[in-house]
Amino acid sequence: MKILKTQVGIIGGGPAGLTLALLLRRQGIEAIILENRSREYVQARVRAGLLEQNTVDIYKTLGVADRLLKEGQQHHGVYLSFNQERVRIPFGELTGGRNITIYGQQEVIKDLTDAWLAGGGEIYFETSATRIEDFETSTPKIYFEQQGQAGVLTCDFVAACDGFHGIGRKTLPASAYQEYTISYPFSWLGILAHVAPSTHELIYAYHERGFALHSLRSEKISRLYIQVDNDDHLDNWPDDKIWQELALRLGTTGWELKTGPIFEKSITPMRSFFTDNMQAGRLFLAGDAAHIVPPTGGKGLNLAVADVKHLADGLQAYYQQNTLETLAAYSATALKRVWRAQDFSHFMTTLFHKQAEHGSYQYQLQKAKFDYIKMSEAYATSIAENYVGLPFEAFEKNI
Ligand code: FAS
Ligand code: PHB
Repeated sequence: MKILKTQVGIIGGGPAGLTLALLLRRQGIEAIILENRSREYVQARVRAGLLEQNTVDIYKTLGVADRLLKEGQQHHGVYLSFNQERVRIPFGELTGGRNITIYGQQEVIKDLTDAWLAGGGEIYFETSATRIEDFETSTPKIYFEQQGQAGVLTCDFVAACDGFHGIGRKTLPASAYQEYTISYPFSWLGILAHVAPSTHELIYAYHERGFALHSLRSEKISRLYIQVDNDDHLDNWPDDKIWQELALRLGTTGWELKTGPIFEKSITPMRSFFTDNMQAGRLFLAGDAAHIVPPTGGKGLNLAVADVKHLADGLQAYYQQNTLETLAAYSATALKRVWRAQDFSHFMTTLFHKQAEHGSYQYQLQKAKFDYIKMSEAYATSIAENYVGLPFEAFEKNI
């Protein structure tokens, strides 16, 4: 039996786990990460691409943002399109200069892993946490398996950053939380293509044939998505059919979609999942382990980072001021932003996805929202501040 010991045991080497480990190191708090996949696998996983201002600021503070600032694409606005009519939300102007940066999640993982290891951090790849015990005591234990060898990691606290399918949430007593689930009646077919982006900013488009999103990864790689049925399959989508649909749905007068070789395709269902409590004893959930949002708001990765910022604040208070108070309030603090993100993601999802025929009540409401965006700076500002991410202090305010 392999015996490990540390202050904070972290399950999961994704954005949540790696960011938490680096935040703790900054406070002189020790951590060990157990990651059940290989380093190559985790660093190759194509997922999110939109980083909020808060996330970029946290990575700058951690000193891991050099490549992100050099290679990431900072955006000061976004295009919203409805039936081929396009309007731009200048979020820089509307939010006092807060912006987003487009930078692939796999690049974030590479930068964070390099920084963690370069500073002597321990991460055990291909090591699966199999159960968590004694989390109601002051010495919780994470049992794990590494290439057939059993082991145990004894720690002061467990951070389950192990994603939606991890063991963390399943270890919480069922009585400790209520869960909320929404499954949307559509999915996203996402592609990566070797082609320069057709606009310098993102386009979210409603079209009567369905939603489409134009995003990017660099000056040479575009990232695009289209709404498909939940039972659709990649076999039904040869490249030329994908480009035709994208050109139709994203189109507007005087604009042409560039096409090129597609090198990655995947279909992801749209769903929301939430728990109303993210902790029990000395076990804490963070990121996708506790919540899933539809990617229409670009919030998943950013929520994971915000969760661990709050968790790190609580752990710092314990080790430096010997108080458990901040940790006791972790769920309540994190969930304020989680529900704000869910509301915004639901707004963007229901506004831009085809759910009912043109002329229906649902469609007229969608169109009325879009018409209101065009005429109201207040409404556009609300969208802008949610999209770039509200600053942490915004959640302390009562106007
Ligand atoms: P993650 O799932 O990233 O990481 C959890 C880690 O824990 C994984 O590496 C896993 O291998 C490991 N693990 C699990 N069980 C374990 C065990 N028992 N022992 C050890 N390790 C274990 N978000 C956006 O904002 N925009 C998007 O466009 C977007 N697209 C997405 C597409 C897909 C297909 C998916 C699945 C998610 C997408 N997301 C998107 C959301 C995504 O980016 C997540 O929000 C983000 O990865 C959350 O990070 P973590 O909470 O760290 O969880
Ligand atoms: C992406 O670039 O992958 C992306 C951007 C914005 C979203 C979702 C995904 O809302």
